[in-house]
Amino acid sequence: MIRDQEILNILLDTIERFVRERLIPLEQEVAESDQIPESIVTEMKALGLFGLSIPEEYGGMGLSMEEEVLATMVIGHTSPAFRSLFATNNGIGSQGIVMDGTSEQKAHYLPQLASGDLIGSFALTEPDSGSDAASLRTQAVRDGNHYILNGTKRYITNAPEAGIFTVMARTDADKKGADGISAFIVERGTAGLTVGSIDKKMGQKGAHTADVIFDNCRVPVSQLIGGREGIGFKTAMKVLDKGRINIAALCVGVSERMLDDALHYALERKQFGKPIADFQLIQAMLADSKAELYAARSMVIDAARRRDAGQDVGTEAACAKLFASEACGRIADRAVQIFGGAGYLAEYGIERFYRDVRLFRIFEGTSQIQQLVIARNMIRAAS
Ligand code: COS
Repeated sequence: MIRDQEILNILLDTIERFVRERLIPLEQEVAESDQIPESIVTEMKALGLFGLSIPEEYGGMGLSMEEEVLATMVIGHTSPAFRSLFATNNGIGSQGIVMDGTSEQKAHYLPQLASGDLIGSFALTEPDSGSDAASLRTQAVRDGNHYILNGTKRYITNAPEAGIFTVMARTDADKKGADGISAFIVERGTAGLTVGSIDKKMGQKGAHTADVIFDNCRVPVSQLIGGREGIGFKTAMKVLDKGRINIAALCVGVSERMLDDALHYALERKQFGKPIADFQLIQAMLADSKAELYAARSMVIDAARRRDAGQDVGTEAACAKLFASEACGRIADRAVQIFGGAGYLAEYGIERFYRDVRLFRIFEGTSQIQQLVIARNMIRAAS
């Protein structure tokens, strides 16, 4: 759903200019320093990028899903590490509060998340609980007006920067599955919460992940999302349904960038006396990538429109994430192939994207989890 095409065009043009003029020139520097310059963070805040999806009443832009995916695609035209910093505030780091928070929780946290003054982070995964999220072991034991949290969360995006964490923990030790899980907002600085050292990753330098450790961490009862125990797993799943559409949109954006770079290289690079773009074997790689990109883009927009229309999009979100992330991997591989030897060298940048996009098939649910979700929903609907 696009509410006002003209206003949206202005926003997309502004983001596009920011990406082209400010972010793309810094890609190499960020990859080498593993740090996004503070001046860029300030500009991101001024542009409202931390609050794209947070409702307007809490200081965000309140973009519809369709508007948000179009913005995400434009942001995807540069290194995904830039987006990662503000993406958690729009996605998994805020949506638990947006969807299921109490009015007090929304009023207190959402304006700070929308402005970027506070970074939000989502703590679901644990050392022994990844794809099988319902088996998580972090405990939250009620003690008067507090819960005492114990456990470790792993691969937590933006943990080193975060001011608050949405933490899924087991409040009912007798229930081993999803319905014993609750979600909490835990503030950084709470005694008993520590963040581990920054993980060394294959790519996406500038975007940070780390462990988050809870050791007798006392969290006030008022921090229980929605004020109700036992709904935390569903909150997490709803957050991920939305997140997966956005990751699919990111895959489209980054694929557009890689294909554009590969096309321009193929037009400039000459072999056998002519641009390699004239050779049909190169054209096949360009054409296959374009067709897959078109399919991925169409899926993302359709899933977003359906969500805006109020439909349950669990299946469509998983389909879009599965297809777009797998296509993105193939497009990255072809782009490196078109660049040839230059594709293997750091200075041309395409090898960096090749490493960066590998994560897309893993985070917010692996491709295998998307397959599982799709097939389960099909079987459930038919039986
Ligand atoms: N929206 C709302 N509720 C949902 C839901 C969704 N998308 N998906 C599941 N639920 C509900 C179910 O309806 C069920 O509730 P009831 O018992 O009341 O019916 C409950 O949650 C448990 O669901 P289910 O039985 O399907 O859970 P499973 O443990 O079998 O597995 C998967 C669910 C595998 C799909 C889930 O664990 C998952 O998505 N894993 C991947 C986690 C992930 O993406 N991690 C990435 C890191 S976070 S960046």
